[in-house]
Amino acid sequence: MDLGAITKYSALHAKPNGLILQYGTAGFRTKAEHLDHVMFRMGLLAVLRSKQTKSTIGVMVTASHNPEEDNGVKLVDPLGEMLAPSWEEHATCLANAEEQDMQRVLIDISEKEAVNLQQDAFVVIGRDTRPSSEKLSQSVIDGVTVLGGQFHDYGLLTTPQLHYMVYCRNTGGRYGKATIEGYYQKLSKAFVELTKQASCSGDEYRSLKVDCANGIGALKLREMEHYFSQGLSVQLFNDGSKGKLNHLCGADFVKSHQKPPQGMEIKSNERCCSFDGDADRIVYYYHDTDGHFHLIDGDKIATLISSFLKELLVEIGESLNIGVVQTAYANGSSTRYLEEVMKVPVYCTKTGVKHLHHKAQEFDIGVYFEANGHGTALFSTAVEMKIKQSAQQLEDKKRKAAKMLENIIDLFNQAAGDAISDMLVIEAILALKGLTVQQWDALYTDLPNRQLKVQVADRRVISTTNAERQAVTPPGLQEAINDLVKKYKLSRAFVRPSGTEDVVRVYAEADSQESADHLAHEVSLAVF
Ligand code: 16G
Repeated sequence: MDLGAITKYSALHAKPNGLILQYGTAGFRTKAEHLDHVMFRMGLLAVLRSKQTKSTIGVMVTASHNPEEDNGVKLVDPLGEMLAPSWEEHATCLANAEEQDMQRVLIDISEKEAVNLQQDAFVVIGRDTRPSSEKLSQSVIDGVTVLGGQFHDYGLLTTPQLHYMVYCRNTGGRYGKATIEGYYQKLSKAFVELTKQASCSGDEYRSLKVDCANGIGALKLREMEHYFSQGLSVQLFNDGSKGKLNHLCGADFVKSHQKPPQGMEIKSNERCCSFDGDADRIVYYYHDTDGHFHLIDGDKIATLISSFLKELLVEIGESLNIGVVQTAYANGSSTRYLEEVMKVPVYCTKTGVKHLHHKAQEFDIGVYFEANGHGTALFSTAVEMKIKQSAQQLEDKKRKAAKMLENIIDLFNQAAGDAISDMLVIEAILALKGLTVQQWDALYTDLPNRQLKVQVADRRVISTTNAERQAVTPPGLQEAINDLVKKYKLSRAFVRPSGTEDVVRVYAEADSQESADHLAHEVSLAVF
């Protein structure tokens, strides 16, 4: 380690005195002007992680669905996964070290993690379309180079595309080619193969309106659309040419306000979807003939996907172990439908993709989605091999189903939830099953629900257990929630400290909107 060079460069990316930031659920996120030193230091950390794992590590500069003025950074581990928890702690220590302590913290991490400093390091970098992202990604590169790391800057990418690149690079190209062209070709080929087999070919199935949150999704869909246009025509809205990133549009806005984005004209029964700012989430929606808005969130996406996969397995004659992973935010109706009607086991984890992803890895086929539209499906290596063989060996109908499953596996981004990949999976399934958006929506009816944010002096006084469904502290809070829940029918409520904002979140559901609203309000009063 050239400590002199590190000190010199670090001074050019100096930390504002006293600023404390936390590597949260999805990395660091705050106002862009506070992040220069964090970016430089995450460049340093990525090099150490790369040396330790002897693999390529990813660094993504994005603040996802946050306002345009914010930015953020997260590291991507060798298999395209989120950074390991012990390294999240290192990230927090390194980002918060005052200038004079930075070198010591860096050496401490190297020693604790037994990093061989002689090992080569390779880091890949991607960024979203925020005005601050280009400069901040340059600071990451400064950090990488000062520690002697090699790098490849992919420039503008969606977050899931960067996860894909890391995964491809560390699996010797088995998963795909680590280029943007490789990503487009892999997904589009699988999609076109699938849609060729669909008997429903009317415009109804082949056109889709996409709200791109004025973000990177627009740019990447434009580049990609001609690859899959044989199977789907997309009409893009909020493509960044006029509006601000995530402002009154995007998946997070549509999900939390339960209304369509601005800037999109929707005719009744037209199928529409929204990406978030870095295109790792997707939600669908439509207006019925009475003009009512219907949201189809991550829970219903998981239901569509897992029922299709189950049907294919039945057709092939394979009994594989398939599981669905949700969080406490999953609508009670979705969990009931999956367990009771579809007979699929459902598991609940803490909020945040890393928790769902790890749980989903325990199954032959694990489908995970957060209600907010972040998710994907994972297939074990043994399953992938078995399906490939079946697609070659089986006869007629079974072989056709195996071929379909083989293509569906290729269409999923197994490194991370991916709005583009999920959109193509959903479009293929709807076309293959001949389902309209209304028929999909009618699988079950969501229980009315309400989410609230509560500002408290210190959100850490609230701790939870049982996948965030029960409060452990402060004493008496859970008992108070239990008493309130008893007053309503089909009701459920929980509170949890946010991992991305300085607030406590309250969730309630009940048999009517009025009851859900009352319950959420009463629970939020109990939090004080
Ligand atoms: C982050 C998470 C998302 C989670 C959200 C919860 C990733 C990539 N993103 O955006 O999955 O739903 O945080 O935010 O893990 P909250 O803790 O503020 O409710």
